[in-house]
Amino acid sequence: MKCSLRIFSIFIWFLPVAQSTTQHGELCVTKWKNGHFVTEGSCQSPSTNDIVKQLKQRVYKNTWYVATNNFSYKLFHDKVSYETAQYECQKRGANLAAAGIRDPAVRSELMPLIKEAAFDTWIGLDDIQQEGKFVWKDGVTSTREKTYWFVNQPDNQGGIEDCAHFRPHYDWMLNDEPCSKHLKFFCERRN
Ligand SMILES: [Ca+2]
Ligand SMILES: [Ca+2]
Repeated sequence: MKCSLRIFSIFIWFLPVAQSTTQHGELCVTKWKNGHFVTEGSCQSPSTNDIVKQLKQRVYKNTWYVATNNFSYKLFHDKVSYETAQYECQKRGANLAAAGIRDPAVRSELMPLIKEAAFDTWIGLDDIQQEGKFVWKDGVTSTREKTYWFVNQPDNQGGIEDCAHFRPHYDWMLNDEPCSKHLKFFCERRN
């Protein structure tokens, strides 16, 4: 019995799982399986929506979301400069997010995950090399028309804004900002 309990514990440790008890004493379980959430138990009623949301946030902390473009994504809540954010992504075999943000369909898929930040969040887009020429972290040159900029952005305000981020106060659209600002960040990893 002890042995099987230990095996079960190890299994749980490797498979991200969070669980909670509903107000009626029923168990709601959220698991991360093949890059997506799976809920089990009593998670279906509207009254458990908040519980499911909290469980997902706990599971998100340890996992990468696999999007339909076959890249994986993860939001990091640490607040760091653009350069440090890219370094932290690279340590995990990733870059600041580019391809999935550029693609409108994938971006729509990713926005709920990005909005979990509830804070300004770096992605991989900057004009550090040449003012006014924004380049995605995967090397693709951005065009103003096809990039998800907020109205009148990028504006290079004060002559020092070279890095792009999602801004909650700009309806979660993109703004250019000084790269030294400490923001949350969103990484993208090719599977
Ligand atoms: Ca600039
Ligand atoms: Ca700006």
